[in-house]
Amino acid sequence: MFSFSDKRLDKIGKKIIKGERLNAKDGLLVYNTHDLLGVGRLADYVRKKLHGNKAYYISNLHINYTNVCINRCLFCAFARDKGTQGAFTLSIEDVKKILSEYKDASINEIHIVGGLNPALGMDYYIELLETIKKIRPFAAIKAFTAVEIEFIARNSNLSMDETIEKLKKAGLSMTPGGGAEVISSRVREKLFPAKIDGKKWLDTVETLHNAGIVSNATMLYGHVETTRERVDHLITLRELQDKTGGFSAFIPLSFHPENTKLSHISPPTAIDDLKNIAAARLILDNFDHIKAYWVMIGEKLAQIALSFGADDLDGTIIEEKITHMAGAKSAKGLTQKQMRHMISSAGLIPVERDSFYMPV
Ligand code: V47
Repeated sequence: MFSFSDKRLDKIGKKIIKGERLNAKDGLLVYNTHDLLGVGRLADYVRKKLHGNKAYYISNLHINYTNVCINRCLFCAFARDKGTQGAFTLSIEDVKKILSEYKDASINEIHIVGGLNPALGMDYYIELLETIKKIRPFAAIKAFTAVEIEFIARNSNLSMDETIEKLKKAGLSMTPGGGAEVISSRVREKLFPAKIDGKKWLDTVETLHNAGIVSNATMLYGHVETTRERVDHLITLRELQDKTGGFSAFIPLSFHPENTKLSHISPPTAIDDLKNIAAARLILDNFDHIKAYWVMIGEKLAQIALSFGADDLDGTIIEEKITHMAGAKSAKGLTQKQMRHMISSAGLIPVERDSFYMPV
């Protein structure tokens, strides 16, 4: 059914047609082959089987409540030390002001992430969620990576269960991916030694899923990780998904080196970006959705990624900070019209969705 210029892909093609799970060796081949179009055709086959000719997007708004962070990961251009130039923490009044600026915009999801700021107690997070819920009762709040959730619990001397319960009661709907970067103790040691380790991240996510909070998962690629570490990361996520079923979407995050301690590293190429989308679609057979995050790979490549396994373009965003502070050249936000055009001109039907992939 498929013909490949790299004949080694025949074996993977057969597995995909039979719906068989790929193993680590297959995953390595998907990354290492030069037959990008072959890998893309396979991933597109899986995408079509799951989603037909639909591709999703959401009307969302990003809010970054603080960039003060004690982790100081080497890949991050967003974080600042407390009291240094450019450090900020939004007050609840600031958040109200942001929401009022966009009061006429259609927004179905508010995406909230920030740094680990020890000055913020549980009261702040509760007030943040409650304020947003009051002003935008119909928007889902997708907030706080597992790294933030673990920090909020630790910093407030509360158990994880109590923390999640409080945040849920205040309006938390789901949590974004992010924070795991690449689950590898070698990479962690080099790039983010202060951050919780992979095991703690996985335990936190499992606790969230068991408490009924759905989450996304990501992988930050294109820095010092090996192909084997990428494959292991994906397989580790797949194992947790087998256990909990609580992951919604997977989002490969293309590293942006500018203004980071890793500015000497060349950013991932288009080939690598597309391979990460396709590898995710092929390896993560128990994830419903693969997002092409246009902010990181650019609008044009994100559109192509819709033929390489991605079924979702994320959202309108309005104003993105984390990637733009690291040199992203993509737009800061897109209109619904632009997103629909990107999808329809890729030959697919645009479906505006809510946070849980229900059509709006
Ligand atoms: O965890 C930080 C990454 C993440 C850089 O769940 C960087 O729907 C590239 O997780 N270059 C936050 N990446 C963003 C994130 C996300 C984005 C879109 C959608 C969703 C979702 C989640 O950004 C961090 C980190 O892995 N990051 N710095 C950088 N220089």
